[in-house]
Order: sequence, then C-alpha cells, then structure tokens
Amino acid sequence: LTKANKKLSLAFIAVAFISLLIGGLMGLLQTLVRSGTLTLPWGIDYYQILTVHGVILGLVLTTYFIIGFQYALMGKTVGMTVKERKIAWLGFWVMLVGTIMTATTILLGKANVLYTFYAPLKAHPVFYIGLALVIIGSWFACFVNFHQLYRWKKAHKGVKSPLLAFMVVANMILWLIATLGVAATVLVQFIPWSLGYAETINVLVSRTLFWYFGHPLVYFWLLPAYMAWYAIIPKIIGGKIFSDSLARLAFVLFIMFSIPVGFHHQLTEPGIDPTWKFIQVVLTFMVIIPSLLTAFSLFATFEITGRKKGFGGLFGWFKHLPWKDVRFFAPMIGMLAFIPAGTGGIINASHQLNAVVHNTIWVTGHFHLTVATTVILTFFGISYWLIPVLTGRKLTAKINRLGIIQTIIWTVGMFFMSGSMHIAGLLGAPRRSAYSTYSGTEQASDWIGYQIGQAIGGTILFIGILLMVYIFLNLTFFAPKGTEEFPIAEEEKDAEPTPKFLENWKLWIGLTVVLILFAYTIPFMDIIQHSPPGSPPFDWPIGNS
Ligand code: HAS
Repeated sequence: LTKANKKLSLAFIAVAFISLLIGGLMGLLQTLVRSGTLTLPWGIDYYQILTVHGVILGLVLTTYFIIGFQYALMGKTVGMTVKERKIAWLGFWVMLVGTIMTATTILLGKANVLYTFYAPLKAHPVFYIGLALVIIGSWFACFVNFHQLYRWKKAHKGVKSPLLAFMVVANMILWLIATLGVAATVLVQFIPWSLGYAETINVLVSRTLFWYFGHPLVYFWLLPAYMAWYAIIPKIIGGKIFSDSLARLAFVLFIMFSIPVGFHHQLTEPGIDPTWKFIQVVLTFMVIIPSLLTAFSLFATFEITGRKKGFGGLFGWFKHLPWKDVRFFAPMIGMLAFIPAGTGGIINASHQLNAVVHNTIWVTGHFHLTVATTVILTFFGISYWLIPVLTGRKLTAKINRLGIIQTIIWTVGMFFMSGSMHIAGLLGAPRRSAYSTYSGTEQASDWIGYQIGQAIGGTILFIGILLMVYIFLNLTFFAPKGTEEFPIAEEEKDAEPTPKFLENWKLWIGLTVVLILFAYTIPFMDIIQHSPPGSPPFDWPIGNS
C-alpha cells in the first residue's frame, strides 16, 4: 500500500471511529431513558437521540468503515492509480458534506424521523439532501473499485482476479443496485415533499423503495466481515483458504438474492398482495444459503488447519486456534454470535412468526446481534491490524490484551442487552418507545426488569466503546513505529481451479435484474394502481394530482 492510499483509507476509518463514540453515547442514553432511570435535559426528545444513534451507527459508521477497508484491500491486491485516488477523495468529501448536513438537522431537532425515515414523518429538507449526498458520494467509491479491477484485468488477461478484489466489487455492485431504490425515494418523493413542492407523499411507495434498499443494506454491512472470514482469518490462524470457488459463489448468491426480498420487512403492511409477500419470503430463504455455505467453509478451514498442525480427535483441532490473538478472537466471537443472530433472522422471515415479533424490541435485539456484534466485532478485529498497517505502527502485546478485554466486555454487554431485548420482545414490548408504564397495564410491568437489563448491558457496552476508541487512538498516534502484517491467505496448493463463469459479472448482474423485476414489477404496479385518491406516487409539482 502506498502512503497516499493509506491516508485515504485512514480518513474513512477515522470518521467511523468518531461516529462510534457519538452514536454509542446516544445508545447509552436511550437504554437509560427506556428503563426510566434518566429524563433527558434541555427539552431533548427521545426520538432525536434515537435518530442520531441509528443514522450515525447504522449508516455513517458502517459505510465509512467499509469503504475505507475496501480501498485498502483493493490497493493491496490490484493497486490504485493517482486518478482513481483523486476520485476516491472527491467521494469522501461529498459524503462528508452530506453527513454534516444530515447530522446538523438531527442535532437541531429538525429530523426526528429515525434511520428508516418513514413517511409521513417529515424532516427538514437538508436532512434528505444530506442523505442523498452520502449516497452519491458512496457511488464514487463503487466506480473507483470497478475501475481498479477493470484496469487490473486488462493488464492480466485471462488471469483470475484476486479473491478480495472480486469480493469488494461484488459488494459494491450490490450496493449500487440497492441504493438506486433509496436514491429514488429520497430524490423523487422526500425532497420535493419536504421542500413543499408536493402536497402529499405516497407512504407505501416510499416504504417499498426504502426496503428494496434496506435489506441489501444489511448484507453490504455483512460482506466485508465475510471478506475477513474467508480470506484474512485463515492467514491469521496459519491456514489456507478452504475454497476460492465456494467463497466467490457465496458472494455471487448475495448479489442475486439480497435485493428481491424487501417485503419481509413489510409482512404486516397492508396494500401488498400476500402472494408476492410469499414469493419474497421464499427468496429470503434463498439468501440464507450463502451464509450456511460460509459457516461450512469456516468450520472446514478451522478443522483442516488444526489437523495439519497435528491436533487429532473429534474436536482436538479446536485447541489450535489462536485464542489469545485479538485479530482472531474478536471476529471469532462475531462468528459465534452469528449462529443465534442468523437463527433469529430465520424466525423473522417466517411469516407467521413475524406476526409475533414484528415491531417488538425482539427485532432490535436481532440487529444488535447481527450488525452490532457479528459485524462490528469483525470490524474491530480488522482494525487491530489494519490501523497499524495504515499508520506504520505495531500492535503491541498490551493493546492485544486490551483488545481481548474489549471483546469480552462487548460480549457480556451485548448478552445482557440483546438477550433482554429478545425476551422483552416476545413478551410484547414495542421497539422504538421511550419509558412508559402504559397506564399501569400488567403486561407492561413484565417488561420493566428487561428494560433494566438493557440499561445494564448498554452501560457495559459504552465502557467497551470508550476502550475501543482508546485503542483506536493508540494505534493511530501512540503505538511504537514498525511494520504490521497485512494478512491475506492463499489458496490450498491442490485446490481445483475456480470456474471462469464465476467472474462473469454480466451474467450475475443480468440474473439479479431479472429477479428484481420478477419480485417487484407486479406488486409495484398494484401498489400504484390501488393508491388512495390524492396520493399518487409522485405528487409534484403541486396541483398535479
Ligand atoms: Fe435481519 C430485520 C431476516 C440477517 C440486520 N435485520 C433486521 C433489521 C436489521 C437487520 C438492521 O425476515 C431491522 C430493520 C428495521 O429497522 O426494521 N436477517 C433476516 C435473515 C437473515 C438476516 C433471514 N439481518 C441479518 C444480518 C443483518 C441484519 C446479517 C446485519 C448485518 N431481518 C430479517 C427479517 C427482518 C429483519 C425478516 C424484519 C423483521 C421485522 O418484522 O421487522 C439471514 O441472512 C441470516 C442467515 C444467517 C445464518 C447464520 C450462519 C452462521 C454463520 C456463523 C458460523 C460460525 C462459525 C463459528 C463457523 C443462517 C455464518 C464456529 C466456531 C466455533 C468455535 C464453534
């Protein structure tokens, strides 16, 4: 990696860690408010801090970390030209201006609309314009990454692309196609409506376009973690990539199946034909397959590596894993958490069970296990080697130890917080509500103990955040100078060659478009046809309806 490339990745990752601190503080405040322990001062609204929390952690932290990490992977595997880097910086600044605009409106209390910004909740237009800029800025990263691989392929005709570069491009294709939905609703519906050019907004169209984006969004978060699991963790444990083809296949399946499934967030939504909900639920079960392939592949890597090192017996290989190396330990806890987290996802996707958990705090528990444990612990695991690589410093034994402690704190905090959320959700506690006794109803009194459990977990997690920010500052400014390894695993020597068709992007993008058209065209036409009078899909300029 060149010095200039390192600076670029570090800029993105620094924004992610600043977001972690701000967003984490808001999370702590929320759990305290919900448990009845704290009343917010100075007229600050509960939904204001909840919006900061969701937007800054769910959208800002993730996007910046992912883009920074992916630039590092691309720079390392296929290089980056000066021109590509300039465009990448331009994207960074566009995103940053957008982020500041959005954050300012939320902090001023002009956008208490949560990270899903469901209509008819309305924010200040600057909130939506800022969001649009963040998305447009991220497209710069897409095109830079596409160009990097294209340039490399041109110079290496007929050669298989490096696995990590393939994975980055797959993730950015997914992102580009998915963000078209949210860009459409923001640009065509929300901005004109919030500016007063449109009198009304078609709620169902906006929610459908949001979830067309909202579900692949979660795989955009997950896939960088999978990049580390497939191609970096094997190197850290002293092994090889189990199967290059299987890894590529998993990523291709994510491109195809992560998008046409948005209705599983809208199963209780009136106005969508049940047949199409059923079809999208079936497709949701298809998107579970690449995760099961991943679980299989990881177990195989762990077992083969252990056995090669001479650890026999049924589970003897388990002992060889470098439990004391935080670069392995943190992502490993993330993987373990993904077993209950993914199971929860399967429960959510099952139509009848969804009726029990939808809009309860169970769902919040689900995504704190998925994105806030599996994904974030893997991102922390990546940070322990990536930040030293970017800053030319060393991960010391002391920071390694602190990292292990940080991981344990996170696990304990999340166990209490997410565990309480899951149980309270099953007892009917709604998500997204401040403290209330619900006029003293008996059912609500059952939730209180779990809300206190969430506050305890939230407090422990905040300590974890402070520790992680300290580790970030240490690795950026204070750790001793030196060189840290950029761990990229190789394939097994006797591996079967990867079939060429896996790199046929036109095929995968074509199939994805077909699936999207299949899953969305008829229901979308239905939605528009049955829109209530006075609520056309796009009601502008005023008076058009
Ligand atoms: Fe989800 C709601 C369904 C995965 C995030 N999800 C959400 C929301 C978020 C989110 C943020 O169908 C809330 C949105 C909102 O605000 O309303 N989700 C699924 C399904 C999966 C799934 C089927 N979700 C994720 C991931 C997320 C995420 C990943 C973030 C990163 N989710 C839903 C549904 C809803 C939902 C409904 C809507 C609920 C409602 O009604 O509102 C699947 O992708 C899960 C598949 C995963 C597995 C696990 C495989 C296990 C692996 C680990 C192996 C471990 C090893 C370690 C090898 C089947 C890969 C072993 C080591 C040893 C030492 C033993």
